[in-house]
Amino acid sequence: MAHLLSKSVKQLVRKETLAAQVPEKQKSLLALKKEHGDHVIGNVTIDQCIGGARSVKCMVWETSNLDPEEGIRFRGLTIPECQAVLPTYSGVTGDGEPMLESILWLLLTSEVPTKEQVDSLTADLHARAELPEHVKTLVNSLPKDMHPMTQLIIGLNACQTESQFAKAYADGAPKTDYHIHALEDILKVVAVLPEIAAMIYRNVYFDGIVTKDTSLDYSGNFCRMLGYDDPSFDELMRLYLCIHTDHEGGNASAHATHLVGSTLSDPFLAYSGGLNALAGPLHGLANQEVLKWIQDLKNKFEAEGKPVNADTITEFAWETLNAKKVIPGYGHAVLRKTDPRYTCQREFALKHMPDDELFNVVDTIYSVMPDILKEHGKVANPYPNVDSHSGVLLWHYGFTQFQYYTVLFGVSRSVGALSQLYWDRALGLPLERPKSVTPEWLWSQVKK
Ligand code: AMX
Repeated sequence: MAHLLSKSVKQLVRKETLAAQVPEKQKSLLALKKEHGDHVIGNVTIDQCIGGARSVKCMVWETSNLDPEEGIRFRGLTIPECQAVLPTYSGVTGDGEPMLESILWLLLTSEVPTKEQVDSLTADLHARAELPEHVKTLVNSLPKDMHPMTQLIIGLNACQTESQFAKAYADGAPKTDYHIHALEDILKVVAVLPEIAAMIYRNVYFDGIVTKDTSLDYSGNFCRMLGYDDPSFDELMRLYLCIHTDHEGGNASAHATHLVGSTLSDPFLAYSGGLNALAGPLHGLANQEVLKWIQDLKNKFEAEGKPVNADTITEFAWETLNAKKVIPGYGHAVLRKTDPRYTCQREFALKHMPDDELFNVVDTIYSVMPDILKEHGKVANPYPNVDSHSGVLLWHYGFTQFQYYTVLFGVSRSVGALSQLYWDRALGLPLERPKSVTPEWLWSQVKK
């Protein structure tokens, strides 16, 4: 059965769509290199060299592009455009949130899929989702107080025994076939992540029992495995998983996946690298930090008998800033406006939980924080990012274990980072090796 389903996706994804695109894109990239390889597209300043390579254009990324003002476009589509055209679980486009499988199809192929194509992908992912016994044993043996992200990374690394790419490489597969073997792994990684993630959640916070429902889509089944059966929560999960998939190539998790993959490490190892980067508080861990910040704020003012309002939020924000800490969920390395991923989550909240207490706290924070950060004068972007809103939505449905939130981000980000990894191998992108320089060399340049 699994084999047959896998074959149907092979026909859809590979033969009709991807296989037709690969030679065209290879030709185009080769022409760029050959005919315009020495065309200058930017300069690098000492500031950028010391400052984390901000805005240095040195990576090709197929799947998405991030504009500082407008935000993310997935294969040219904004989030509202994706919501308008991508297949939904109900089958009526525009009625409900796009399915994760829709955005996987879009990112991988650059084409808007039909519901039939999306359903075949759902079936294929379910069929691939079986976890090896040794992975189950390993994940079940991990200490409950180990951070859920660390557990996820261990679980995914252990799945590497399943890598078709690594086997094909060891068997001497030709370079021109790498992307085909990579795709097998990519779909497998996307397929197994929810169960590893659910095992961690159920082990750490509940009874360790994970119950699947593969009559549902990827997100619905994930919700059941986590232990949630509210259709409205399924919709939230669809939205959540879609908007966190990709944010062009320069962010730490996507870039780490791309970098590790460039050594021809297989997609399991490459994406484990991405997850390690996502686990940092300046990146994906910010969503748990936001909830912690709000809880600390509430605890402090409740103890003082004060309400949580614009005044107390302002006071707490200045305490944080004066202690030289960051306000989690605010600021961005590229964006200079409110993150559209924040906005669509706010719209979800306005539709599904307008009177939720915590949502109102987040909304009040939004009403005062940009001005506070502008007054503080340091941040390049005083507006909220995706992580500022995601936790409060989960909290509304009783998903209050905020130390776990980044795992959900990790399940989602696999789809974008690994869709790009397919194209990395299809386009034959080489080993990444930027040049580092010593501080002495930088001084010598200035003195010249
Ligand atoms: N609160 C307080 N200070 C902030 C800040 C914030 N939210 N955002 C930036 N700053 C500070 C920086 O720490 C830096 O201070 P420094 O000069 O003393 O080092 C200064 O403002 C300038 O930084 P920047 O150019 O505005 O941002 P950046 O590109 O260096 O960093 C980011 C971007 C996201 C790491 C930063 O805004 C931040 O730390 N935000 C809070 C954490 C967060 O929400 N991360 C999630 C981002 C989205 C994601 O990846 N999931």
